[in-house]
Amino acid sequence: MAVEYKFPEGFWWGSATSATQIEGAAFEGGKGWNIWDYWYTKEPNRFFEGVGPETTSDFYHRYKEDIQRMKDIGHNTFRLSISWSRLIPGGEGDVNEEAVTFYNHVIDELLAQNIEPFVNLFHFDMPLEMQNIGGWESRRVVDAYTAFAKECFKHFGDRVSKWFTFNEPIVPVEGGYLYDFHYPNVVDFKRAVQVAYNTIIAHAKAVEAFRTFSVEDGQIGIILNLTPSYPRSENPADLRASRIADLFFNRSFLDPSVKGEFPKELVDILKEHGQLPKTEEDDFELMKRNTADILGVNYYQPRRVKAKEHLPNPYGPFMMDWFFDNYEMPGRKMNPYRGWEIYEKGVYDIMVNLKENYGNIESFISENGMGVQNEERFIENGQIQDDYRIDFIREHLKWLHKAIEEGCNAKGYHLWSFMDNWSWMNAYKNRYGFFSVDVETKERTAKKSAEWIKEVSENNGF
Ligand code: BGP
Repeated sequence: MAVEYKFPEGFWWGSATSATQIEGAAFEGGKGWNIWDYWYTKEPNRFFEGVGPETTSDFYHRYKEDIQRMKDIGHNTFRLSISWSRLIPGGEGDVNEEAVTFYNHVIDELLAQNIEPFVNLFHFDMPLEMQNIGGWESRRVVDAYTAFAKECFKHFGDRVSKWFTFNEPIVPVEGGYLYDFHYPNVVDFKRAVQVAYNTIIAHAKAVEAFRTFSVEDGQIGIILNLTPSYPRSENPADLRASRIADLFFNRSFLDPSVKGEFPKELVDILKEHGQLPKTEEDDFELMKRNTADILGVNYYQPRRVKAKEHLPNPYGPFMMDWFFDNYEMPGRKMNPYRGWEIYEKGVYDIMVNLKENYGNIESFISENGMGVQNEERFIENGQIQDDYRIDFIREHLKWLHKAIEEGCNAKGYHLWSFMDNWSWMNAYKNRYGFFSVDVETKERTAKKSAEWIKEVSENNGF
């Protein structure tokens, strides 16, 4: 096969997952409760078709055959997360030996198949006891998380060299403290700012702890969902709206984790509106000395923004959307099966921005993917013919390839996700996997895209 888009040698081909979304065994193996186990028990009707996280895709029992499948489709890397409430039930205190055994088996099996594990420490899954004492609003929880991170480095750092402190840390802020789609369902901007701020402190403390360990060739970073912000027009009001959306949604985490400081314009806005968080003395030094070595970029869709059409009520509660409105650009391409815009060039724009403004930090696409509802409708001859997903991946890869040719430091591409999985309140609504999963029987079947990615990975291009 003639390869037109050839990727650099050693390019990381793989996929991403998270503990709560694939493991299941929520009440097995000595695991403690996390906020999802609790919230589902309390309000099952808020979850799509009433499906909760107890069993999900059952990776806990099927990891061995799943890792074989990864090998079969050419993965050389794979992202998992370690469940804090499985490793340290309750969030603080003793380590659960059964969890150590489980993650050891998974890591060893991956290595035996020559698949490098990328390990993430937090993917939305706060232990319930930690939430009950304040979650990320509490410094005690920040310290408990740091202790958890140290246990992970201690137990698995001899074999794992790619570590990530958080996946999409802004999502629990939005879900839990602004828009009511994660527990604890608070809607309060000032508390949201504190949660975001403390998460950054937790990230910096985990990075500092990592650097005191000698993980050979180890790297530690963070995974951010970046949504490049595009203004409706070049008019100054639209440009300003877009710049402020970028500050809130991207730079709020990108700047402190990569540059070690918050953007001044963001701090000024928060200050002007009385929304600054509580800080401690060493915080800013801590952030400065613990920037990320590597950045995972989750990219699904861009953000299109226009200037506010109606001024906000100055007596109403402060919200970032005081500064901009979302803009539905006419003619934009949509994923008709999930409702998100598809804009492949976004990958390139993100990478160029990292090159120009963030020291060309080593990065990779850590999530990108196409969610599809009722995907069974595309079954032919027993297999989901997901040509739309193949097109989606290929077009994003072309832009990633261009970025790399122009000197961007992008090292790999991970699809969300290896297999269909339980996606929080959306449960199994939107399917993303290379493998479909039957929610009842847990049976896995390769989709057409699995066969395609195998060829791409083996040719290191297409
Ligand atoms: C990302 C998260 C994943 C996953 C994905 C799909 O933001 O990191 O955990 O859930 O979104 O989301 P959805 O199922 O809502 O389409």
